[in-house]
Amino acid sequence: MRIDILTLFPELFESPFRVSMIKRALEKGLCEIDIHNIRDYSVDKHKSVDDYAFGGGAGMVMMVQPIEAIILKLKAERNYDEIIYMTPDARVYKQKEANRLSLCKNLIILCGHYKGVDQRIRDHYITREISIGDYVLTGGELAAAVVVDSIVRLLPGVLSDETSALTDSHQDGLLSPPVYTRPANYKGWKVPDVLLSGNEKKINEWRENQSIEITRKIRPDLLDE
Ligand code: 6GU
Repeated sequence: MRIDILTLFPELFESPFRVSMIKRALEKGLCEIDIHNIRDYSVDKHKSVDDYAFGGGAGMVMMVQPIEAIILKLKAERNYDEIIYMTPDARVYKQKEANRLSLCKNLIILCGHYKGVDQRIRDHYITREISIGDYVLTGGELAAAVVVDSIVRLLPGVLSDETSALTDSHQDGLLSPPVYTRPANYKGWKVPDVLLSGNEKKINEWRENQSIEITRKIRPDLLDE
């Protein structure tokens, strides 16, 4: 998979992709992530990337020209499955969408900033809009890092068997059951007996019941879906 990220703040992506799973995926060549500075594509003499909103109001709007220039350049090089725009005014991202995007070959992710991008970019180039939750971030960069992480960890070869994505919270629509490791007794805090029983059937039943109980308590809305 190849992911091209368009941003006004490339520095924000310096560390998130340099540790743990994503770092390994990049090293193994399972995916390639290219960060593009939108400012590099501005043709105006001040390298402008934003301007006041027509009609007035506080906040700057990201201009069409530099963003279109990168998108056209990239689209001439390969076919993109989706051109995604990160914005708080979109449907909220869910695991199902991560699963779907992980099957794509080439993705562009445009990070919004300030008041967002000129609507004409959304109308003419964007194929998908993503918000990561009902709160407002300074820009789409951190949200894009979240989305990329959720996609890349699903690529074949990134997770080992022990860390299989199939047992993740949300993958089956439920929250994960509690987990424990050694020692079995820490200062009198004991691990549930069933987990030490060696009875796989009993253990799976216990985990499933815990998942349902915890989901009922913390996220009952997930059980309705
Ligand atoms: Cl994608 N962008 C911004 N700026 N804020 C957000 C968001 C995205 N998702 C939730 N809040």
